[in-house]
Amino acid sequence: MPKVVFTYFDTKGWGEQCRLLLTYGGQEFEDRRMTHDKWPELKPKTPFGQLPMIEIDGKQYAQSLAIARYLGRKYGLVGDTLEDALEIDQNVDLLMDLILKGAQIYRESDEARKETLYAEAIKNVFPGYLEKLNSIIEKNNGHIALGKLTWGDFVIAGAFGSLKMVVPMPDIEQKYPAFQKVIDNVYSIPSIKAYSESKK
Ligand SMILES: N[C@@H](CCC(=O)N[C@@H](CS)C(=O)NCC(=O)O)C(=O)O
Repeated sequence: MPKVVFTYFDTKGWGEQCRLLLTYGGQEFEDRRMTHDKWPELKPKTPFGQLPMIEIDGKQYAQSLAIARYLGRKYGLVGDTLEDALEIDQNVDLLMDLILKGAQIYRESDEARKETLYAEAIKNVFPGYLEKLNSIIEKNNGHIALGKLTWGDFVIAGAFGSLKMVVPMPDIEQKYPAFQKVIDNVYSIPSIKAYSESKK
């Protein structure tokens, strides 16, 4: 088994999907939680000056989705064909489009402008993405693609908290209930359940 160290801040953010996948794969790993005071020292020593970062047998890699996709391949969570893999990528990218649109507004420093941008996006932008993703998940029996568990489900399970933070719609879970089905499917896997209980 390779020696794996996974480094991210002490939140779910962009890191949890990878922690969940490593747990699913039965990979022993050091779950290194970076503190904000120690980060400036580590930052220049990481591949892209950002976290998460995974070290596999001493070699460093960055980018959460690249890591999640790699772990998906490793643990048989990419379907059977290149087209299966494409379908997962397509749907994960749609989710990321939504999160990035939300994050762009979330980072706006002018509070009045932020409020206006959010009001507009909540009315005209976010619902289209959320409806589409909700219907994709419904059609796939509580999964993001292929009608079965794939690495994309771990992205939803890990990142849904971040999504809710940057897409502030209080009724999001009631209006788009399919997301919770993915989360429940992932967290009902015994190793993931045990991991999540150990982190409480
Ligand atoms: N596209 C990158 C984004 C990573 C990213 O934005 N990381 C943030 C934390 S969520 C970070 O490292 N912030 C600290 C910094 O940039 O100094 C990924 O998905 O890994």
